[in-house]
Amino acid sequence: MERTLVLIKPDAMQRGLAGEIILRWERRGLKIVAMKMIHMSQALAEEHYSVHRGKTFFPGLIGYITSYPIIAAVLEGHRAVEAVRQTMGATDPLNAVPGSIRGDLSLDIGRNLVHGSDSAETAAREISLFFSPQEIFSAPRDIDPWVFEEQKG
Ligand code: IDP
Ligand code: MG
Repeated sequence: MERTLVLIKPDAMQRGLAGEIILRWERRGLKIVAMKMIHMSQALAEEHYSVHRGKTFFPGLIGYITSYPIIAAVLEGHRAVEAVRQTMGATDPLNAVPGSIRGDLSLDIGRNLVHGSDSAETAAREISLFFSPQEIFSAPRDIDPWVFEEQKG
């Protein structure tokens, strides 16, 4: 099964939207295999968003993501990267379709509530930044055959 890193960003925590956001991923069938609340350091923020270093929005992005505690989680499922990003909606909330987290709950690209890894390779890198192997749980879940027809490794 594929794994992906999600972050419930400071604006979502301040606005009391963590439960609503987790509900949308969980209810769709994605499995939570790791979760923690952390206040990201400057160093972790700069490493996590290193692909954006040098862009005009980078300082604001680092200030935003380190401004308040967040929830980090690892979600698992077939094509979890794609499923999570579809449920999140486009980066700019005004381009995010209604029904998506960003499309329903946010308005500004600099306050877009959530992060989800953009590829399986990125996910592996990002998961290792936030979680040790011992913090990730791989016990099978009884409902998995009712979510996915095939239980692929
Ligand atoms: P993503 O979160 O949908 O993967 P990225 O392009 O990877 O989007 O950008 C990372 C984050 O940087 C965005 O979620 C958003 O918080 C912030 N960001 C991206 N572009 C802008 C911008 O033009 N202005 C302000 N913030 C931005
Ligand atoms: Mg991204």
